Amino acid sequence: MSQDIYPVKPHIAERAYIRSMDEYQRLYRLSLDNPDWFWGEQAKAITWFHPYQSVLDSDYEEVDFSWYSGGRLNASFNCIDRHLPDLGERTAIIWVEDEPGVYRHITYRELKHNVARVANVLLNHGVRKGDRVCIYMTMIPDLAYAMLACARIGAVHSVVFGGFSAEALRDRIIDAKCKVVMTANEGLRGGKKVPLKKTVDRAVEGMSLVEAVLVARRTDTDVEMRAGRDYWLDEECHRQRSTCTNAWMGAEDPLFILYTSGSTGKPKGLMHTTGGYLVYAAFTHRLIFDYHPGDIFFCAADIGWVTGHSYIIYGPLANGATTVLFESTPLYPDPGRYWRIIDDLGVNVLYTAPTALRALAQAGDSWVKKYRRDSLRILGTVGEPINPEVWRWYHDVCGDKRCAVVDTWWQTETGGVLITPLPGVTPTKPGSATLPFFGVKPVVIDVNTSKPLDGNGVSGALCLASPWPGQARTVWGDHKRFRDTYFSTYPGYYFTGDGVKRDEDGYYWITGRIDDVLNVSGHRIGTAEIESALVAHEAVAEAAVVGYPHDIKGTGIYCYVLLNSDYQNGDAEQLVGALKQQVRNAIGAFAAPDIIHIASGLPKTRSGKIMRRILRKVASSEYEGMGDTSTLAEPDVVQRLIDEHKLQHP
Ligand code: 7RM
Repeated sequence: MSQDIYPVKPHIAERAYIRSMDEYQRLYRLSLDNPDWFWGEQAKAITWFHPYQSVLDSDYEEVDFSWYSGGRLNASFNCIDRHLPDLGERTAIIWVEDEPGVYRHITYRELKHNVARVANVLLNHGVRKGDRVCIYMTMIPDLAYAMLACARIGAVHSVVFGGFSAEALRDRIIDAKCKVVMTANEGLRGGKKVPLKKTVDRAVEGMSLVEAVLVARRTDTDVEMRAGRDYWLDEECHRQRSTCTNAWMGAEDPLFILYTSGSTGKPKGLMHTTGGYLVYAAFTHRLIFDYHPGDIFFCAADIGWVTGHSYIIYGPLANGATTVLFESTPLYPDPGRYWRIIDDLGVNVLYTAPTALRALAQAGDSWVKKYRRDSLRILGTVGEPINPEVWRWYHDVCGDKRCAVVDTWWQTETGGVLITPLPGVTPTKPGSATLPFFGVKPVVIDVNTSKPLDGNGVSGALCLASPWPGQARTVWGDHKRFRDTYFSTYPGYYFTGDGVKRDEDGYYWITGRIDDVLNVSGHRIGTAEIESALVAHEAVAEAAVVGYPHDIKGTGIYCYVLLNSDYQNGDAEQLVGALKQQVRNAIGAFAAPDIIHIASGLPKTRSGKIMRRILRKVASSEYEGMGDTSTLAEPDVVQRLIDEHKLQHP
């Protein structure tokens, strides 16, 4: 396997910022040996209103990291205003509408006018520096305006993915104490309407916290508008000037909150800062996607997730790039959609997820080959481990063996990419995210001894030994949880929750989550969240959720449920439907279970702990090698589960 090495392509190496592996190694060393110098250099790419006093000021004991403290800047100024003198007429955003063939170019100047108007609307509704604004939209330009408008006035945005349910949205609005919610009447995605405003109505019902709901207009559909609370964003904007000064923000002032799932409890609101995050997003975007002026960059993620924050909005716009905002899906109206956009717009870089690539590969090569794709130079992937065969398909078929594939590993918590090849620099291996980015020190920890494993050819828990500017600073409102979750499993290290192998060449292979988080189609979902949704149903006494291999989604959601005695003889099919609906209501359709297994028992130890290892095996139809089952309170349960599995889900 390690013989399967793809050398760098000379035509990509030609214009790369880093000229060779030697130079990478040298700079990498320097970045770790002298982070103050290294990150000071990178901060020069950002415009500061006032210089910072120190690059990094940290208290590892308290898990308190402060980057560029004393510095003052504004993210909206950096993403818009500073480009205007030279690039005012350059396209900042190309909005690709759901219906194929409809493109709208928004120049940097237009972006400024729109963002300033929205910023004034927010000010007019009493939003001030430090206030939180929830943004619940699908992929429309107003979403970009809303985020940048918050940044402009120093409000903290909390974007909630438009696929979340009312209940999930409500929890997030309450947790961040959002004063204003921004949404649209409806969204459009893959030819279907998304009832955004209706969902917001249910989410904020009876909530005194939310003072205003601002509603963008995406479709002609009328929605109920509650007087004194709901306002049409376009009408509000018409009353505002297209100029609004950028607030001077401290480098460590929060830029945004983004919720993500963990192994326990409710999702955590990760807090990212203005200075460090922006430096990191801009720098990683430039190097990893080899951004040069004029490039057209197409990150196909949703802005509701961190990938969209960093590589549709902040990274590309801070660099003055043209970024594509894609409203639809890779399969709408057919599996040729990406490639059609690429030809229509002359896209140079595509950044997408393995789950999309698996679906496209399954649809066949002809959808790809129908299009020229000759503008493409770099193909990025993110969100989950990429199967080597899919990597090769991406490289050989989509990129005609001409493009560099960059498999980028990172997380909501990390703000930007941490492990990745550099195109034109790093030889790649299909399925490996290759080597650490500058300033990043991965450590492989032995899960049994909790000690770092030196040398190559080792595997264990992936940890990070040094801070970087893009890292999240805290969990909103709960610093203890931040510390406990990430810095206490292996003291002195940030624990990622992922398993990893470092091969003989020092290349990193992410093996997936080793905690109770599922990665379903690149979406992070906590098994605990699904379990609590299931047990909230009156029929369910107990639930245990695990992942199993799924051809397209990567991981499918498999739920074992124990029923209360009153329900044990009811209509199973109807109940399964109701339980799936229950999870949709609690989280969102993307978290709907694939399989509900009505079980006669769960494999518990005598101390009452569920042996998830066994549940995972059965869910994956692996009946051998269950490991040590001697501590099970009721050993028979294993065979019963296997029989039920074979019967219910052959
Ligand atoms: C950016 C993002 C984070 C989790 C992470 C991993 C998995 C992400 C890769 C990957 C293998 C990759 N943020 N993951 N990228 N696994 N190779 N290149 O996805 O917070 O939503 O998810 O995603 O398990 O911990 S996220």
